[in-house]
Amino acid sequence: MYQNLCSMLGINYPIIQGGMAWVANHALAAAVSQAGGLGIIASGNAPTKWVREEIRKCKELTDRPFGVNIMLLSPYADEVAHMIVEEGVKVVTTGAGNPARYVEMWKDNGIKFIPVVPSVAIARKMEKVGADAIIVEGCEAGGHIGELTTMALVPQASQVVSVPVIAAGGIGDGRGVAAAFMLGAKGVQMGTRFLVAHESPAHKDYKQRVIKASDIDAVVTGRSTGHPVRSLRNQLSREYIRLEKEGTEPGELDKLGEGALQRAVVDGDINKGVVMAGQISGLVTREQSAKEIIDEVWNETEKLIRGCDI
Ligand code: TUI
Repeated sequence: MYQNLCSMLGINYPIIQGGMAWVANHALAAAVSQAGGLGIIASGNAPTKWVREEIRKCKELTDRPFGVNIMLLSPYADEVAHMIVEEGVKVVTTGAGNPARYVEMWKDNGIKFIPVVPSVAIARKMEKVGADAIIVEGCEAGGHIGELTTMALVPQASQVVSVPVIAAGGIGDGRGVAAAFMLGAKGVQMGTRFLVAHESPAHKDYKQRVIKASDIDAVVTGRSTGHPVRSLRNQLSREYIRLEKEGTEPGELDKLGEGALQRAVVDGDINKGVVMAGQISGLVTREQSAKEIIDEVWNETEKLIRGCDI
């Protein structure tokens, strides 16, 4: 049974903000939800107490629905998965793993479950365990990525699952949203564009690095460790790639990445930190409010799809 994504989630526009660790806090999530999209608080590797407080602060700023992203590699993932039930969160997105063991609990408590997946096989698996919608993320995205591009993944996933597919990776304006619809998506998730929002807490130097980036600046490190990550090229990525070429052990390489996202997002160390961002960074040229971003992207989308049946 197809249900319109907006009515399923109680939002005005089928635009979801990506669950960016260290960036997607209560302020950004509330701003996106207030503007009619779905804001997401990213739990990343943060302790449960921090995530709980972010949820409470978000509720003070907006009555609209918002979601929480659980990064399943986090040592706190299990605790956060239970805590969101206590806090009455309406939507959960998950990344970097299989959340099957929590799905029954979430659904029993009326939480909409929307996994982020990098392949058709995992999308199928998530539909079977009860996903209400599925975010398929192409490797144009920033952060931890799979192999497939959004262009190839979205139509293949849309064809085989019957829940709504939400496209992510490489989408930064109305052209990308309209294209995603043409490929079979019923909604989009954007990360990089919201990373530079006024309400985003990312350090000003991190935002400026994204704003100044060109098309070829977003590179992938960590293919050799089994955890490929897309970030903007800098001193750290060059060092990482050099060590990877020399055949350095995955354990050694992982050490290089420890604390590196916090260093960039919070401290603004964009040379020695990891500046996670997607391939669409070259299109992101200014800071705007979350509302300006959503209004502009949706206006562009509507102009492009007028007359199309979506
Ligand atoms: O999770 C993301 N993006 C992320 S997580 C992150 S924090 C991190 N930093 C360094 C290393 C690892 C993580 C930064 N960016 N996107 C969603 C995503 N999920 N991409 C890929 C996946 C994924 C991968 C395997 C989802 C499910 C899966 O397996 C499920 C199964 O059935 O095993």
